[in-house]
Amino acid sequence: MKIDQSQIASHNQQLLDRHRESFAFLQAQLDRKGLHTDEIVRKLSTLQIAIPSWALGAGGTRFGRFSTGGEPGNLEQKIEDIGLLHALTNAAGAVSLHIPWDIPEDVAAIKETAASLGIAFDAVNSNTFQDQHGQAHSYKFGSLCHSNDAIRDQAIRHNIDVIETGKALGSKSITVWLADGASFPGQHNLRGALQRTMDSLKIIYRHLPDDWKMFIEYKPYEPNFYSTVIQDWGTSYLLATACGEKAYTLVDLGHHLPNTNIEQIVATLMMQGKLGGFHFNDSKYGDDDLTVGAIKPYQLFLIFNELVYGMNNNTGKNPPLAWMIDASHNLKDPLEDLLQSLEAIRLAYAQALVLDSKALEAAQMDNDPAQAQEILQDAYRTDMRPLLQEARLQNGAAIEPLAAYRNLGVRDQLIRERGKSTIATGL
Ligand code: PSV
Ligand code: MN
Repeated sequence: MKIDQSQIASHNQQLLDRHRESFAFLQAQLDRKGLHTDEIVRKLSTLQIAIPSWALGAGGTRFGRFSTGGEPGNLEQKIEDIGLLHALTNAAGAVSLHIPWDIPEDVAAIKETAASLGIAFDAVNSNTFQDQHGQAHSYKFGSLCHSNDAIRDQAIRHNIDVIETGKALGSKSITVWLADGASFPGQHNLRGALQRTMDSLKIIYRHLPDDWKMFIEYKPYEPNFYSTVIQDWGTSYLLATACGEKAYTLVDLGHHLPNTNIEQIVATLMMQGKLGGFHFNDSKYGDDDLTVGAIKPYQLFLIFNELVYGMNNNTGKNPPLAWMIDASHNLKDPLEDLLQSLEAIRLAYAQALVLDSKALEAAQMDNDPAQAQEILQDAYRTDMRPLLQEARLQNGAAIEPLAAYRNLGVRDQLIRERGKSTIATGL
């Protein structure tokens, strides 16, 4: 299924008067603060967020998986789904592939489909946290950290193969996330496991093309419950530094212990020029993979403040970031869930863009926490939704993507085309 421009235009037509009214109100507020809406619209339009190829079907928990109906049955259909999201939002112009869940069979054809929908290939993700059909050795006790040379070699080879696949598609980065760790004290020599992981990553790094980056993702626990080899940003930073200048830390919002100050991690990494990418989701307790902004939207805004500050004060020469949603959809229609995540990310970005950074800096220099809070929350409470709508309107996308998705009956149409019981590869 494809959404054509005339369908979006007629959706927008119906909402135009109301949108103009609310946008004019916001514009007047921003004008008073000396902010230019054109500039903010331009910045928003360039923020493209990759959709992971594994998040287009219903996700499972440990206890069950309930199919949505009309799920994409192959990679081409997944890219078509991202095309629907992109047509509605002008914000989802990239896909991030998980290999081997989504190995392209016909690279030229898949590239053509993606290009026709305006979708680029972002980071490719390796997977050594599951055993693959026909593979010689098991990752039950780890992959890049494994005590057995042959198992480490197999995992290294897989990462090199993923780079090759990415090269053929036009990707420019690989994300490595390892489940490696131990569930019991004494199971691992902690230092030995880290050393072997470092050595393995260095070998993979040597296979990176010059214009590629390697992102090293961390996570404190799960699936291992006593220790994870790359447990936190510090370990990732250490490994990235040991590998070289093309290696960076990747922050996944769900991969922190409760109440971790993630915005401070962002500030630290950007100061060092070592923040490579971001996986967005939200959580209450652990790596819950919920819709972005569903639980802690203020935290998301604070994180974006640091990202914007880092981009505007780029003394650490941090490269442009790779943005991706990394969520799982157990209850909502995955496409609706992704539309909501895209909106939450852009909203937090837009709020951060209207922060009065000069006034905040003055309050900080004056040691005035009350004033600093006023300034932060003034930005956070500015209703930027009309500006997001305006950005979409100017780019031929839908004023209200979720409403358009429902009114166009997209899910019903997908079910008619693909059937009720297709199951997408992924989590
Ligand atoms: C692991 O929890 C993770 O965040 C990694 O990014 C994986 O690639 C992805 O989720 C899917 O398992
Ligand atoms: Mn992730």
